[in-house]
Order: sequence, then C-alpha cells, then structure tokens
Amino acid sequence: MTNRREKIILDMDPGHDDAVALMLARIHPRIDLRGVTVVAGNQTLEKTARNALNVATAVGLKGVPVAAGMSRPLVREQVIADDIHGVTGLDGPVFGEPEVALDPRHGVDLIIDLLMASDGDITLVPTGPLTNVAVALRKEPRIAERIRRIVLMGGAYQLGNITPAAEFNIYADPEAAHVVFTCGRPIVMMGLDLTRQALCTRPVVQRIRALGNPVAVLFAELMEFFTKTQKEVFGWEAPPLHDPTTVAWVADPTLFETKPMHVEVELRGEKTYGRTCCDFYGITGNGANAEVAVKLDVPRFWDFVTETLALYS
Ligand SMILES: [Ca+2]
Repeated sequence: MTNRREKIILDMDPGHDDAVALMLARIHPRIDLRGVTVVAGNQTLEKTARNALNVATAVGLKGVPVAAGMSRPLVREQVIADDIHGVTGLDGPVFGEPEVALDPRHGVDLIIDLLMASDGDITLVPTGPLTNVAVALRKEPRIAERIRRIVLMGGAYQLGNITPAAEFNIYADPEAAHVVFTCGRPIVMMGLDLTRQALCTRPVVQRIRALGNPVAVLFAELMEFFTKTQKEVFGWEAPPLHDPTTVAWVADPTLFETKPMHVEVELRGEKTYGRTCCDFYGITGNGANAEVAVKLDVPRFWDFVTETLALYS
C-alpha cells in the first residue's frame, strides 16, 4: 500500500452512521477530505444539514467546505428514516450551537467545482441517497471523467431494509441511483450484504467509549440510540454500522472482499422499486459496472475504527 492520501468528497445525510463516517474521514491519515455535501435522506435537508454542522463542529473540521445540496429526490415522493434516526435525524446526543457554517454554494455546485478544479484524483463517497451526485452529473457532464471512483453505501444483492427488495439510500431516490450506476466510472458498492457484517456490538461500543476523547464519547452516545432503534425495527441485537465502511474501504481496501457485478436499479417494479439488481453469477452477460463488497474482515474493521477514533485528543 502506498502512503498517498486519497482525496474524497463525502456526500451524506446524517444520520448516526454518516456521523461516524465523517469522524473517520476527518482524521484518518490516508484520507484527504476536500468537501462535505449534504443531501436529504434520513431526515429533511434542513435537519441533515444541521446535523452535518453539529458533527463537523464535534470533530473540529476546519478549512473544509460543508454545503447543503438537494432537498428532494428527482422523481419519487420523499421518504425519510425517522424510525431509525429519530426526529432530528441524529437523536441521542445533545449538541450546542454549531461553530461550522454552511458554505454559500449549493452542494451540487461544490461537487462540480471541486471535481473540475481537480486532476481527476477525487473519490466521491456518497453515504445517502444519490440525488446530489446525479444532479451534478447532469448539470456538468464533464465531471464524469474527473471522478476517480465512487465508493457508495447503498443497495443489496440479497435482502432490503426499507422494503423486502430495496435498501433505503437507493429507494429514497432510485432515478438518481440509476444515473450514478450508468455514469461509466468505477463504483465500489457497500451494500447491506456487507454492512450487516459490521455489527456494532456492545463490546465494540465499550472499547471505543473507553478511549475517553470527546469524539469517542459522541460515538458511544450515537450508538446507544442507534442500537435501540435497530433493535425495535429489525430485531438486531447490534446495529449494522453501514456508512463508515465506505471511508474504511478508501483508507484500507484490504479490509474487504469485493466481487465484480453488473448492477442495475429497478425503476418500474411495483414491489421492487429501488432494488439494486446485482448480477452475482454474471448470468446476463452484461459487463460489471461495480465492485460489490461481499465480505468484511470484521475484527480488523473494528480495530480500524477504534484506532482511527483514538487519533482524536
Ligand atoms: Ca447515510
């Protein structure tokens, strides 16, 4: 592995697991966080933007623009995940007034500006619905060739979580996901098949809380609420920590096994709207358009998260 820092834009809808993704991206020595864009998803844009500023303040984010993007999906009616993330979208901890302010630019324009000014070396890391990325691709198609790759949390080749067929981020804006999966750039997909291996158990939370720094304590507070709702809705004893797997892949892909697959988003199915149809066995003969994560090295992943959060003082 080289020592090169990977430039990323984190596009998120915080969200408990998005918050942890930002904690990792802000401080990991292999990650060079160039911008944070916010999208409606787990909650309305007003709330996800506020949450992004709260977490940005908590992790001491400085000199990195945070911009609010799309407030609605492209075609479908809006769906949110307040059953999982609460009324604020980040229920649990109590935040003061944020010290980080929103960049005046629209999130879509921030994505376009950063990519057009780059040497094609920025990885997009979306951890919410793909509305911002899709609109950026349509508004300025020249960005496509400048995207190094897209490492996203979304979809599933097995079971969904918002419907039996679909995962929340894709279901919340299937048409946007279609734009992204057909954009022609390399995609790494962290679907539910992978993220359900990243179960944030009580010993994991205790180990991280014991780090004692304010970010580690915030992690523990977030996970206490997240554990409760994931148990109520899905019966999980420990919640899957979906979004941080994206940042972990960028920092250390050896934590994961991936499999090339052709991924297509279902846009017309009555019961399957928003499903990522992943051609696991290559039966369509369509070439792969994504590396789909299939296996997580669980102990090393939690070491990665713990060691990264230990970098905070
Ligand atoms: Ca998210």
